[in-house]
Amino acid sequence: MSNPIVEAVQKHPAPEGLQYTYGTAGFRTKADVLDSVLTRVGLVAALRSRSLKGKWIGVMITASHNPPEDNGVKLVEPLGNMLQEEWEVLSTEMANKANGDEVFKFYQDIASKYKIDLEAPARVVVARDTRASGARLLGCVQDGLKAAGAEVKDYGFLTTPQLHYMVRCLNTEGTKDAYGTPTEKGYYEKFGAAFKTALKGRKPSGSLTVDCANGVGGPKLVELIKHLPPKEEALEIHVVNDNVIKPESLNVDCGADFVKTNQRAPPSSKTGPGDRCCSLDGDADRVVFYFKDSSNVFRLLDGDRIATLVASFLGDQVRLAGLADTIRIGVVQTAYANGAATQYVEQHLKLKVDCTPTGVKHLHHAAEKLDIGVYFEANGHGTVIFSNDTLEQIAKYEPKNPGQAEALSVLRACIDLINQSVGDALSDMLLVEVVLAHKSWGPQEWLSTYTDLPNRLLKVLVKDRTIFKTTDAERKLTSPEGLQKQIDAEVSKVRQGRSFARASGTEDAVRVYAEAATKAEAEDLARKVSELVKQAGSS
Ligand code: G16
Repeated sequence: MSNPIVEAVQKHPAPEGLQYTYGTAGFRTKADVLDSVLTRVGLVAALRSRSLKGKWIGVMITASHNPPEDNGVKLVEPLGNMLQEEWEVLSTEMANKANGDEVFKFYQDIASKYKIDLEAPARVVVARDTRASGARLLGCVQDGLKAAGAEVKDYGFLTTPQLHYMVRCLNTEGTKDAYGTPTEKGYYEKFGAAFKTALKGRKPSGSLTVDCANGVGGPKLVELIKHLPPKEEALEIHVVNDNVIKPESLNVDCGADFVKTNQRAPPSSKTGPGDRCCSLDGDADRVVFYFKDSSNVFRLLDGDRIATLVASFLGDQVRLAGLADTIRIGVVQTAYANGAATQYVEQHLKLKVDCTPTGVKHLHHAAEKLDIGVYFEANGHGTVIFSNDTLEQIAKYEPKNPGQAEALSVLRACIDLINQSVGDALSDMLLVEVVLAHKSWGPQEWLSTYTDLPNRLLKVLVKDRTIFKTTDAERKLTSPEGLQKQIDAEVSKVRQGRSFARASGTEDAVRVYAEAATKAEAEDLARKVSELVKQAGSS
């Protein structure tokens, strides 16, 4: 008798000699070697849904900031969170099984290990970004889902955060935790309305130019704008780099990763001094802001800046609402956070800072332990999450005077404006605009809160990046042996020096970060550490 799972797997055979890993953000590599992985991810998604009694699981086909020829896939848990680590391991194992029979056996092994009823309903939501390979890879996932007998909702093109939003809405629909209407229109209406309420009649100064990395964020932002208050009353947005008809232009010389890594505006940028700009990445889950100052010098306002701006604003609102004694705010960063940002949060804002390894899931977990957890990676990936107790307190609190009532209403609108399922460039962008409007700040005032230490981020290509192992939230290498000592020696030679190296989870490279008191010292330190990494990686 024919076995649909074996058949689906055989239809998309795995290339020989490749090892796949569910990394920082799912499976991610060259699109032309991903077909087999996508089919198997379909099977895992169906199993995960069945293990959760038919809750909706998300499958997002994207390689986010990576080049156009890459693609990837990640799974989303019922509340819009990243996949549980145990299931990441299962996904990796499934992706590396040799053939249909082995895959089918593993499928059954998982079912028996986790006591999954294979007749129970499985529900899976799929969406993709605008990469040329997306349609083919979607077909591969669907073959896996069909073979596993899953019910599928295909949302077509979505930003990654929109997919997370859909998953959360579908699973909470009709409950007291209902997150919203699980449609694109529902998404725009929810965030558009919250933006209007949170502004409280204030108008952001000037306009905002948004570089969409020629990715899915472009058309979605155009839709969102239709649901925002008219530009005469609120924010004027100029959309640039939104060419999704030419997928080979995705993330090329534009987008959040380009701007953050190169510390300059996209070469196509035509904005003048003081003009506020921001860049999304290829699937619109990251955003960084920037502008040219009065001397025409490029100034970056990255994820660290968003975190400090938002944490200080929410702290003010909590205080003004009279809730400072019961609600504690904390900030979660990674090793990439600029030393000056960490110092500003601890010493000026007087808030607790946690440091976790790279990857949203790590930051999210740490933020979940806080009443209000503000988490951002320096690359612009992040959001704010509120604990259930905090949400309840804010919902029930009776204000004692008009000042408290005003702050409380701003807080409530911010809760609606922030996509709490995952970092969302569009929602984060609107939140920043709300805060700037409330403070009557332009980008220069925002920048003036503290001075970043000069820093440099480099990518080093090595033979095998898996030999680079870290500890202490990726701030120290444990392997290759002796390398950390050499890095420490270089760091000690510069003022306010700090540097670390870690294997990327999304690209075949080792990343090196360095900061120091001056630009020359930071550049020099980054170069020296890169050389050490290159040497250690070539043996
Ligand atoms: C993904 C992850 C981020 C991470 C980034 C770079 O972002 O979701 O948490 O910071 O990759 O990771 P790595 O340094 O390990 O390559 P995105 O926007 O590409 O999905």
